[in-house]
Amino acid sequence: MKKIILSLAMAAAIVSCNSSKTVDDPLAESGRTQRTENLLANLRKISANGYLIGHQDDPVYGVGWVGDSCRSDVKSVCNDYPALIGFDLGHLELGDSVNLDGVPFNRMREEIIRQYDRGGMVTLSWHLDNPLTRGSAWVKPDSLTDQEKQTVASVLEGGECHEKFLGWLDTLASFLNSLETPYGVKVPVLFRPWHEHTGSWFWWGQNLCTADQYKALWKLTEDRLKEKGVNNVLYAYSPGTEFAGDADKYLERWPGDGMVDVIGFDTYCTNNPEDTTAINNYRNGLDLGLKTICEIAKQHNVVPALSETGMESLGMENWWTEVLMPVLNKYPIAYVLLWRNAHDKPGHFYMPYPGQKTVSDFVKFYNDKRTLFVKDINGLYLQVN
Ligand code: BMA
Repeated sequence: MKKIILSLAMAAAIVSCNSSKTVDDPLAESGRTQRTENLLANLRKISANGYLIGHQDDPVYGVGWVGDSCRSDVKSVCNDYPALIGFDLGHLELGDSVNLDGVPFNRMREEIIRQYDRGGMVTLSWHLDNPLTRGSAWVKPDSLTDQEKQTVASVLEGGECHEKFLGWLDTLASFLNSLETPYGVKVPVLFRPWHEHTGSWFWWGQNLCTADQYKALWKLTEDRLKEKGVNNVLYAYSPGTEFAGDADKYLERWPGDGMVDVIGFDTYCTNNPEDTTAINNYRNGLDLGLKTICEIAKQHNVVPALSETGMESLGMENWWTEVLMPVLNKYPIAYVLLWRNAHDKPGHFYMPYPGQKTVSDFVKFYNDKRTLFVKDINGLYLQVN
């Protein structure tokens, strides 16, 4: 273990795995569970020590494997789990038993609880289908249909898909409420809905709804989840890179202070290791974007983070320590989430696995004092001193 932050006693969490509820799960004044508020409070101060390293779908599949237990490409490379694990809820709304990438929701729930028990954190995204066209979350930005452009309006009050959409939110609420340990603790998670909305490739994107409609969609989501008893969720707002350092643009569709706990943005590096111009553009965009959101975070009293990033296929040997880390180390962000290591899409991976060309550079990244993995962070949900 290279460093321990939030040096709080191990008192709270782990009681043996029997089925009786043996631990208190009190509510804070906000109506959310105390552990959820503790998580937020600890995220606010984590940057004094570093930032959590995250990986989407980390324990459920990786390059060359799927469905094994207690396996993770990250762990195979550095003998430690990511401090943050991301999962996607797409197709939960349809009542399916597996998500859009084939991850069984029951397994996802188990892994969320397991990540909590090992002291790590979970973030959830939602690539939900289009309720009006019945297509996927994605649209083609250059050939948007009228129906696609009506989708957000259709789920708002008075719209033809409103009731259907409320049903989808209720299904989501049931899942979030079901994230409970055998000893009676609702696991706090970070929910990041309606992401990359400054682009126009999802049905909630820039050219598919007005700013007011987007804000109404956000409010409807939070209000309904709250109404259905969801009290273990923090909310993250994460546009794409389109704001390009412009704070007003970043905030154009801001759901409102009090509605958001964490802010970030999603940005990806070119996958061509020869294209130095594109790599520099990524580096500069990352730098400017983080600078901007760290200022916004202070003004709006929220926590800044890098909500999605990565270099697909990791073709540049020292990408971790030469490109990503020097920029991240400049800013007080709480976490960075790297995207998934697909098992069924050759080349679609963002973390190294044994034998991958960036392994030794990733181990240097792992050993840097600011990069936080599970062994570094016991105490995220514990009482804040
Ligand atoms: C995208 C890709 C897709 C995947 C989707 C949701 O970025 O990884 O293959 O289906 O995310 O996880």
